[in-house]
Amino acid sequence: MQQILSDISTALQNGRAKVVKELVTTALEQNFSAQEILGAMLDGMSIVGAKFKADEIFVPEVLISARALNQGLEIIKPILTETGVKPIGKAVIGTIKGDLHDIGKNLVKMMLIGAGLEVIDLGVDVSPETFVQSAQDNGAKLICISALLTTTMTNMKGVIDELNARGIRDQYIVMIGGAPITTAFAEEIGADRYTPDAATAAEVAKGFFE
Ligand code: B1M
Repeated sequence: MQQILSDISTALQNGRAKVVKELVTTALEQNFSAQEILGAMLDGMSIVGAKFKADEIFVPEVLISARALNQGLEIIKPILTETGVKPIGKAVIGTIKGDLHDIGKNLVKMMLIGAGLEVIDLGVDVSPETFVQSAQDNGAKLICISALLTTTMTNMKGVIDELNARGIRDQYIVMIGGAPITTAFAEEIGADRYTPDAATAAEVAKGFFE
């Protein structure tokens, strides 16, 4: 990895938000692409995740790195969300009930906007009823649900159940994602599509509307 990209990864692992912001700005000036910079930040975050899992670091350190990642993302956000054309469709997005992880969800949101969608962000810890009600109220045909915990991913089925209970399942596309999610799980709960990362989510969402 180029030096500045590896410096971004290291600064993120050390939770140095100010340094991450400076390095991201410099990398953009040096014509590194937003995708390359994003890759470096996600690389740093996955190392943080591995250390967290191995009990080498704990929640406060993870939060500090997450804050650094969010601040770095803010700088590349205008590039990832660059569009300028009339929205091709509308989506609601949120992290499922019980789950507070929002970095991946925010990334998917940015990429969807960049792909030309209008996106209503419901935040974290979102109930199935809120997903469905908001999609209905806003005329959003695509419902995007994120989950990062094995204990909360099962709550995603509640959205499908709620759509079925209201007799409107066939009017909506449900896309799910997040670290523990698989295609098999999407099939099991009756979701329309699993996508593994934000870029694929945007590509697939675009395909739905085209
Ligand atoms: Co949490 N956490 N966490 N955590 N955390 C994980 C998920 C964990 C895997 C860590 C570990 O043990 N290795 C583990 C889950 C284990 C499991 O369920 N099997 C875990 C745990 C256990 C917990 C707590 C229970 C810890 C505790 O309190 N004891 C707790 C739960 C709180 C809650 O939600 N109720 C908790 C808390 C936290 C923090 C608050 C400290 C912080 C979250 C801060 C925030 O989000 N604002 C945090 C973090 C940062 C992590 C790790 C380290 C990093 C997650 C992240 O942001 N990754 C994570 C370990 C890991 O994932 N390696 C971990 C970067 C992000 C870009 O990736 O979200 O996967 P990700 O998104 C990806 C794809 O998954 C995909 O696109 C993105 C990439 O392009 N994607 C979608 C995501 N959503 C999608 C939706 C789509 C399509 C694609 O379509 C709709």
